[in-house]
Amino acid sequence: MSRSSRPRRLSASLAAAALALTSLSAATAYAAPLDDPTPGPLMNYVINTKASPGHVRKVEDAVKHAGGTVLSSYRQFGVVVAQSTNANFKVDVRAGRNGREVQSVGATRTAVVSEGASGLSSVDDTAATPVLDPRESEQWDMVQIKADQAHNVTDGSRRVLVGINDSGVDDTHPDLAPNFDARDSVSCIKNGVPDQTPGIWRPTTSPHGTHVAGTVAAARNGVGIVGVAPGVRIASVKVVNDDGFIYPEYSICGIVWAAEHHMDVTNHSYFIDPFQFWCKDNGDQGAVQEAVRRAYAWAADHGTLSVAAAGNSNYDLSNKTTDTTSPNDSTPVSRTIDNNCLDMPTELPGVITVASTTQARVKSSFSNFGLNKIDVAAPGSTILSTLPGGGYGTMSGTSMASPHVTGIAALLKSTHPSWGPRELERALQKEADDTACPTTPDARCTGTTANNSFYGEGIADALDAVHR
Ligand SMILES: [Ca+2]
Ligand SMILES: [Ca+2]
Ligand SMILES: [Ca+2]
Repeated sequence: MSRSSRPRRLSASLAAAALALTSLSAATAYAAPLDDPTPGPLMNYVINTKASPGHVRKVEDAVKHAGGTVLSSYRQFGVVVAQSTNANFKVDVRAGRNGREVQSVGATRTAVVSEGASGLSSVDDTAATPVLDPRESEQWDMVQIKADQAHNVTDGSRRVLVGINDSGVDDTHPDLAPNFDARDSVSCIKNGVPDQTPGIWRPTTSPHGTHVAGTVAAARNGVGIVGVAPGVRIASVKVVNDDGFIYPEYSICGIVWAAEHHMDVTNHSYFIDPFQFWCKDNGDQGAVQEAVRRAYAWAADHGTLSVAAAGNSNYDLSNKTTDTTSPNDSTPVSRTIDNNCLDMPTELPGVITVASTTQARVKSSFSNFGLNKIDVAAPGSTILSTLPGGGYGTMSGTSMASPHVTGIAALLKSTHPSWGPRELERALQKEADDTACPTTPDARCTGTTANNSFYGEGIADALDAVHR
């Protein structure tokens, strides 16, 4: 079953927060005299971002709102070169929208620019080509994993292909269409036999896969949101049938397809039905466990990394005792289980297991956990992303956490094209930000700050991924 709640309307408190944010940015925007800049000579300026590299895009935005034109942007070291005839440019660029991202600003010469205006468009067309996509400010998740900072270095490479192994992706969504690869998309929900009928990979009953896809790679295109890796390509590998089931043959078909089609990373925000835990000592379940294990191992050997949701049952994966929910396609029974029973694919060797955090950087109440079971954690509570039909909405679940890590893996693959699944796995673990157990004692959280049952190696970090 997929690992998320249904899309929800904005909660009252979140809506209030969004409103407050809107009025705040409107107030600061008006601080810059955009409509009536003081006319002055044509001058060129350098603007340094707060850190190096830094938030170059926000500084570009500040330049435009101060009546300037961006001439060059050096993402690598956080410097923007700009031109303006606003006599108060140096003041306005710090006082207006995103001005707080500016560390320092200086004119590059004392004489008027002799070579004339650059010919680049100025403030007039900023509405048509905004520096930030309209809803990026609502994406707290990207700030938590530092994807916003990582994008000053790279958005990811077109060479990298990510499989969204899920309920289908709406490739007509304006925020997904630019990055969608139809040629490598497929459906596996008829007996696990690949079907490439055009459009068969689209969603039919569930928005889940479209939401996951947006978190991985929604485009930087002036529309809606921006994903973790907006420069990479995505393909839909449909493995969830119209009743919400992912049978083993679907999941096997999907991972083999992904590897055969040279996908670098695949996201799996689901557990294989009908058993939440597949037990090795049971005839049917043992055989399935082995078949699925082989498929994922083969895919990893062929260069495809798998990232998977840890699950939404607030269950300790390192101390299994009971399962009351399986099989979920007939009549569930209550049974005693042990650690030889696996939640698949998340507990398979080499699969990155992702727990969920809230905006407060703590474990989401629903997130599964387990010492030496969780690899890393990422945002999964109230995540804004794309919905079928061109819309946007928030969803919650470890389903929403996993695609953040998939996106970081895609950035890592972009900056290290020679790396395979094992190198990517090690880097994801090593670069995660250590996150301690809660200060109020919680018996469920065991281990160290460096590696514990709630957050594994820590909260995943996109900035380190692009710096190594
Ligand atoms: Ca966008
Ligand atoms: Ca794992
Ligand atoms: Ca760690």
